[in-house]
Amino acid sequence: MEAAQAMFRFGPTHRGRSPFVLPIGKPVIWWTFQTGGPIVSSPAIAVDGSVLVGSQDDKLYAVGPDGTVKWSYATGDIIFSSPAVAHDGTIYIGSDDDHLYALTPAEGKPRWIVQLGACPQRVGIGPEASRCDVDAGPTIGPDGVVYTGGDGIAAINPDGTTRWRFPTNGHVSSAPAVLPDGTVVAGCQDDVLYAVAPNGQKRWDFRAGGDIEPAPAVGDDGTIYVGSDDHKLYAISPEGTLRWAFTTGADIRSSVAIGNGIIYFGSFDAQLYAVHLDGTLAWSFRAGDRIVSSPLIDAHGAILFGSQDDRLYCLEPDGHLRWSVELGGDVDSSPTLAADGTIFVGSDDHKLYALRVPSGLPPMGKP
Ligand SMILES: [Ca+2]
Ligand SMILES: [Ca+2]
Ligand SMILES: [Ca+2]
Repeated sequence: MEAAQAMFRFGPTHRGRSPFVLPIGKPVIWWTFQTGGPIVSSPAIAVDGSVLVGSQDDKLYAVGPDGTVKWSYATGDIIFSSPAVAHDGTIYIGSDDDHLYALTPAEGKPRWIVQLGACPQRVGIGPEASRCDVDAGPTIGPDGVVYTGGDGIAAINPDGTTRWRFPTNGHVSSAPAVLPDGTVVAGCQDDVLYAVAPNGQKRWDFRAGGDIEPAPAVGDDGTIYVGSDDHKLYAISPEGTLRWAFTTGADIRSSVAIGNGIIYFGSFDAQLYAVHLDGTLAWSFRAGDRIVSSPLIDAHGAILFGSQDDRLYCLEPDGHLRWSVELGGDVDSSPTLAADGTIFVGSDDHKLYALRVPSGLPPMGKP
């Protein structure tokens, strides 16, 4: 099976590594695309250049590289999920209406729609309405299987049939990661990280001291890195044993990016941490507010992330600030990077942003 085109954290091991290069100079806001709600969903770029992003106005948008909308698709509730694009262009998105959608790339028409879980109240707020929300990932495995969470962990075949469902004692909003041997790992609000074999049977579980919301990331040696609301970042062996834990000052909702010998993640204590693979601190960078956004690492080791101080930050590999750009609201969405250096990210101000260094040519599309 060919590799997927795009997904949250850029691959099933969730390393957050882009093959492209971030701008050296401070970029400008090239265009914005206005939706009807806050954007926590992280954009995905399909091979045709379309930028896909979900909004809390219930819709998934496909926006051209010039900032004009190609199509939108309305689900039945708000979208926290980040779009994933299969090798054939099929777009997967989850909604708080408890469904996973597979849409066509050209028109955004449903190929199939599956309801995950059987919660009596599908939409709205409160624990019973949110237990079955499909807001985890989705992640496309190397075999094309779609992994997501909600009421437990789910593996859905590319034709929309269910491969397996794994029950948990709480809501799963953590995007599942897939290890090289096919094991699926996902965190849960029951404070447990679950490892599920390719046949849907439990391999092991690991208990933290609080909700596990971020997407786990998997290193070259199979070590799994994930943070928790207990303020700790855990390094867990592929067999499910604790290697080390690194304590920050607050909840960790950011996923880890894995660079050369260093992992990067943000915390609600407003710091972006760079930690060696043995669990010792390399450096930290203080932003002005909580960091929910998961960092991107570019081909040269530069780091890009957003903060609830409404800024998008680019750091040098040694942790020094390269530049920051102020947007119009919290930046909880995780940024993505196109081959030409354009950056896409969403914000609480309802906008999808495209940022780039001016080339001397007038901006395309919207004035
Ligand atoms: Ca729901
Ligand atoms: Ca909990
Ligand atoms: Ca803010």
